[in-house]
Parts: sequence; C-alpha cells; structure tokens
Amino acid sequence: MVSGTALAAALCDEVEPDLVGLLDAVAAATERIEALVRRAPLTHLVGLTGGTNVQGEDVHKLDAAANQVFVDAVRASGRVGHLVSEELDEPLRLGGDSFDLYVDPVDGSSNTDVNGSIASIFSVRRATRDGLPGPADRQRAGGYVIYGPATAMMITWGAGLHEFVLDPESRRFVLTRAGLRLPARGRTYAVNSGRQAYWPPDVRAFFDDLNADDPARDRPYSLRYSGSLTADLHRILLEGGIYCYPADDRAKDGKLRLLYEACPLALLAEQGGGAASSGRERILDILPRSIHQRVPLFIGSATEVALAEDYIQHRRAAP
Ligand code: AHM
Ligand code: MG
Repeated sequence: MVSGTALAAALCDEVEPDLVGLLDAVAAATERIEALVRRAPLTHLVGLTGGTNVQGEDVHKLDAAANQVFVDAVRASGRVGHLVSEELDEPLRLGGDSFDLYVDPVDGSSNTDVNGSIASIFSVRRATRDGLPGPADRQRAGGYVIYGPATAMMITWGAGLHEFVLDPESRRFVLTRAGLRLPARGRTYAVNSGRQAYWPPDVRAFFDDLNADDPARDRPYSLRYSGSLTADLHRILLEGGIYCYPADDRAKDGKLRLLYEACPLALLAEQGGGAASSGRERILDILPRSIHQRVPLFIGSATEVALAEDYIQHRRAAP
C-alpha cells in the first residue's frame, strides 16, 4: 500500500481525495503484481495461457494474472466507473462514478519468458457515462510501474513527472526523483528495425538520418531496443532519445494502443518537457474512436520527435 508514504503525501498536497484513493489502489495493485512477477519462474507463471485477447495476441499467464489483480483492486476502491484493459474485450462496469481506468496490465509480455523488464501502464480518465474515452483532456493522471532490477513508478497527475521506487523491505513507494526533465535530445533510439522491409520511405529516411556517419551532428545514434516499450522509454525519460513504433506496410496504424499505452506515456513525456506524436499529430490531440485503437508512436526528447515529424510530414527529404 502507499497510504502514509511519500507517494500519498505528494498526492494529498496536490490532487482531490478521490484521485488519491484511486492512485493508492493502483499502486497497491502494482505492488501485488510485482510480487507475482518476482516469483513467476518459481510458480509456473511464465509462458502462455493458450488463449488470445481481443486483438488476436497470445495471452501470457502474467497478463491474465495481472489483469485480475487490477480488476479486484479497482473494484474494491469503489472509485472506478469503467475499467478498460488490454486483456478485456469490453469496458468492465464497476459502478463508481469518479474515474475510468485504462490499463495495460503487463507491457512487454514476451519479456516474461526471458527474465526481461516488463511494466504495468495506467491512465486515469474522468468518468464517462457510456464508458467511451472522450478527448485527451479527460486524462487526469497516468504512468507506469516498471518491474526491472528495481521496481519504479513514473507518474504524473498533471504537475510534473515524478519517480517513486518500491522499497522491497517496507513494500512502500519512496520518492526518488521529483520534477524530472528529459534532456532536449539524446544519443539513442529504440525501434524494431527487423521490420524495416515494411517501412515507407519517410520512416526509412528518418532512421537513415539517425544512423548517418556525421560526428558534427552527433551521429550516428546508438540503438537500444528491449521488446518492452516501457523499459525502452524509461531509459529515454532519464537520458533522452526517442522510442518509435511507426506505421508500416504490415501494420497500417502501428502496433501500440492509443488509450492505455500511448496516451499515459505521452502525458509523462510532455510533463517532463518531452513530446509524443503519431508522426502526423500530437498524441494528446487525437480524438479516440474506440477503446483498443492503435496508433503510430514517436515519443521522447523534443528534438528527435520534431525531427521524426519533419520526415513523416515530408518537410525533410532523405539525407
Ligand atoms: P504488449 O502490450 O502486448 O506487450 O505489446 C506491446 C509491446 C511493447 O512493449 C513493445 O515495444 C512492442 O510491443 C514490441 O513489439 P515488436 O515485437 O513488434 O517489436
Ligand atoms: Mg500487454
């Protein structure tokens, strides 16, 4: 639990009690998921369930277990009207009237099988009667909890970007960095370059630019890609650079989901002085059409995101 901790104290000073209560429930859920993650190889919680989710993707055992932890935790909080999850076909009605909660219970699920970093992503939106998301300004808070060598929460409630680390002894989240700012540019990028055969020319030109042998422009960049968006973004929030999952010939809208992946991470990046774009428009300007909608994503330091937009919108030609 986070009550009585640095997280609760920070929240209590700045946000309404209902939101403190919900974020407390989210933090408690992630503390329980962390315990499952740490023991997963010992408790046969790695590997697939054999089922697929609404998006046709294989469900890992940890996806299903973490999803159930969120369902139980937010139901008990009494503050959530609808829970939308990557692992649920439809919004789950929970009866609360303050907020709707959007979650990706386990981001980077394939890493569960290889002891790689994974995370839970969450987005709190003001409740709607129909469970539909409405515009981005309904998003009231967002963040993720990464289960890496340390378990860390990156969170914003609209007043800066903050990091809390779970103390494994007290089981409480402790403030480690307040008011984090992303460097204006970085030296690394993250992308699945195994898909480059499907990239359109504008996407290819952007990465050719980053890979150029041009020390005067601080190139080439280094590639860092882990298979977990949040693990890659964590490096970028701390050290700068850009994470990209572009649209390509096989994935016309990219892979990542707007509401429980792109939007909360975009809010984090912007609160730290960074940026997030589909390449064509700011992520937080996109009006959602459906709960599981996908979106191309370019997120990180303002310099690299602006450069990606220049290529995608054909303001720059191949170097
Ligand atoms: P998931 O939520 O089902 O795990 O999917 C999202 C993940 C991201 O964390 C990661 O960056 C991306 O999918 C990796 O996809 P790919 O294997 O196509 O590179
Ligand atoms: Mg997932």
